[in-house]
Amino acid sequence: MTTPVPVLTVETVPAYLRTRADLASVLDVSSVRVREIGDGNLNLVFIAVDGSGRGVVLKQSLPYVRMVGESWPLSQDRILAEARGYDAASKLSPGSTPAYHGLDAERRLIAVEDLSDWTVWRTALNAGRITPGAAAALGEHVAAVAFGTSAFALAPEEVKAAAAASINPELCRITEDLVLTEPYIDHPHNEWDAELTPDVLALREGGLVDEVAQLKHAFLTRAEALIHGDLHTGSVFVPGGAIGQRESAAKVFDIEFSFYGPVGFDLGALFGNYLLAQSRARVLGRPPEFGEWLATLADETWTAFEAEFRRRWPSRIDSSFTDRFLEHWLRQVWADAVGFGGAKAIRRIVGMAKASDIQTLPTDQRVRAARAVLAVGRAWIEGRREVSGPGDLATLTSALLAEELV
Ligand code: SR1
Ligand code: MG
Repeated sequence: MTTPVPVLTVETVPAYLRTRADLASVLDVSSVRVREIGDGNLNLVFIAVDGSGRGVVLKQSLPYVRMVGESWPLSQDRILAEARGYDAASKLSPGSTPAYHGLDAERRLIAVEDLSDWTVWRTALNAGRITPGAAAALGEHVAAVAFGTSAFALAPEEVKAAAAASINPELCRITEDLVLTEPYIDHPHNEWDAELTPDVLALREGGLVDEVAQLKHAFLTRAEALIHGDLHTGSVFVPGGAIGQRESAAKVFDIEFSFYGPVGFDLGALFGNYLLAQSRARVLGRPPEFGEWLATLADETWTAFEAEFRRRWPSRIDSSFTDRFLEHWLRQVWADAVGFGGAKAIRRIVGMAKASDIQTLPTDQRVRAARAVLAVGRAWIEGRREVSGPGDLATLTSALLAEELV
């Protein structure tokens, strides 16, 4: 691990910003008010606002995992992975990426657009807000970044160089452990409501672990494109109010888990988190139109992803990737997305780093919602190759949720 760089504080950010003449067009760096707003698991996040209300966000990696403390050291180099993610996403999907104001490699921090008037999507979903277009914008975003960083758009030498530069072993290891290993074994990171013990222990029976092992192997080895690596609904902003004419319906942030991996992993992260939102909405008895809308999200994301990928396909640089190959590859990505979706949902119930969708529910509802997520997550992993498409997935999911949440 490299020597830790000193971390900023609310008190030291103003002096730091005065050294950033390059940000003068973003805000008046000579007079700012600063707040620390990081509510994630890993980093420090400051928002600095000048006298006229213009702001900037500074994200600095801590030399440890914030949610645990100094007993879990983590290299501050992860901000370099985030910077690579922003570089690619700003170029390939600018509408769905916050304006990126660059990396200060020495201080291990990045500066990005202040989106204070936007809302974290998980927060909006938890509140029962319908946010039109977000799921489709994300499907399009994943396709744009995946296509543009893959062997479909770059020469083999370029792909290899980019994959090598994007190597992110520490953060990948967190995913390999927390998502694809620990929920299926005894591990001190795991925690669940006692009523769920039979459901959790059942995950270790009947061959599910062998299916998860296949997903883990794909995550470890299948370097298809630069992926976000942690694309849950807490890594997405949606507009605070109505969508403006030229505004995207979603913006993707928190890209520090990025690396060259399986494209279906990002789609699966979204699917799994849509499932958490669906289960929450059901136990809370949210209005039918909200539940019905939630049930369409995976379809919206997939359909937009597929359409954008097909739109870009004629521009591929290597015609040995035939149209038949594309059909085969899309089927593989779909099965990966469903399987990783199940694993991403299950980890939020069993393992470390839970999701507020379920955690903020009162005990009885939390247990029921969590049990339903485990049942659906398992069905997704085991059935990922048989579920033919989004319609089929929605039918399976609704049937299981109805069965579990009578
Ligand atoms: C120890 S880090 C826990 C989780 O936070 C991030 O958001 C990732 O989802 C990671 O698994
Ligand atoms: Mg994150």
